[in-house]
Amino acid sequence: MSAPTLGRAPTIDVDPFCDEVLADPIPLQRELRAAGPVVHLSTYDILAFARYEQVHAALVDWQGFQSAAGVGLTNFRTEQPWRPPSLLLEADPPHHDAPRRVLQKILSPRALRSLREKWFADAEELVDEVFGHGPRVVDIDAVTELTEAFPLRVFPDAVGIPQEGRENLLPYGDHLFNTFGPRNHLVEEGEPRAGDLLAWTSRQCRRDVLAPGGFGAEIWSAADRGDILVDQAPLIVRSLLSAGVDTTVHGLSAVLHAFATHPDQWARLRETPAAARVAFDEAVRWESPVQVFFRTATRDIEIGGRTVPEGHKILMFLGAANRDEQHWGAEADRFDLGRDPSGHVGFGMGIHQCVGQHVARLEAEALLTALARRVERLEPTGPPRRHLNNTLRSWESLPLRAHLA
Ligand code: OVM
Repeated sequence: MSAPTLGRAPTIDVDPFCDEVLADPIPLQRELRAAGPVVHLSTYDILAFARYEQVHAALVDWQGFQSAAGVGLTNFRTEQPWRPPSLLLEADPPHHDAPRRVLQKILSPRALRSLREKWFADAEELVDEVFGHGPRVVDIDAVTELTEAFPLRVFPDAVGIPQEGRENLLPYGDHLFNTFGPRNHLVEEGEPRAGDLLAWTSRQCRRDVLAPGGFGAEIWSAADRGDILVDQAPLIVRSLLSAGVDTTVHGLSAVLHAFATHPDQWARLRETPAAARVAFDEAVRWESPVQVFFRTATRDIEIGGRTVPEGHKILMFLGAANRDEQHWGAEADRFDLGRDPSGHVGFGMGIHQCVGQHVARLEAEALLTALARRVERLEPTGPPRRHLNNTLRSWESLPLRAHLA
């Protein structure tokens, strides 16, 4: 039964953060969408949205559904966050706006133009290293050899952090994204290393550590100009290192898994290499590397015929909204390059929409273009293995066979 304060919303007793659901969230997403526009999750006594309409409405209503109380299950009004809150992700206007403006400019399509040629060449180089010039058929693990390798090759350099300790980036992100969920075994298993990982990440945000010309140095220059306060600069650099690595890795894994399991779509990409960008967005819609985020109601808010009481957390199932047949049509579960995926909420929507999305798209475009040139056909050679995370939908291993062109 639902709690009296939360009205008569249909109740679902399944824990969306249990291992079984994290391994395959699709059945629960369907159940949540079918149950109604607003669902009560008894495990956490919170209301949740899984339909596109309500997820979109909650994302764009930053006045009614705030981020400053945390976008995880932990309510910062009553519980201590495990790290100093992000000035972007975990902030509301007006505080959110100056950091957002600064980062948005540094990561704008215009600012990224100078990286394009270099990243396309870096992708070619990686693809040559992985496939060599010998055999025409090569077996790889696409996660370690491509989807982790490529972002790690280009992104830390673009931020301007030193080589040493870069192996901390993925484990830091993995723990951070776990902490948006409940304190389950995934969080507990990460806790022994969390302090050291956060300390390492925070040290890379100092002005004297960051290489000139990188995104990090640009953030410090914005502080010198007075666009942000000097003490805000390190936390804004931290946002790049927090949100910019795991997300892209899992987005790239999603698109390569999608192509390996949809060979007709790979053939289509090879015919039309310019489809690389739409392919990545379609994969972000289809897989939703960031599955969920929370918000907190700033007043009693009516949505989907129910009232969310002031101060209560709501859970938005981005992945479920991205496969809502009411919005996407009967074929919502298909990965299809012929679809227009715009409007997907895989990057969020509204004032917090992913500020790094152009960086992610550029990485994807570079890697997919290089792969499409060398690889005629991709096929799975064994069962792919999921990596479980409270927020991220990700792959631990994608064993693939590449038939070279
Ligand atoms: C941040 C941050 C961390 C994780 C995710 C994110 C998806 C932002 O620290 O600002 O956006």
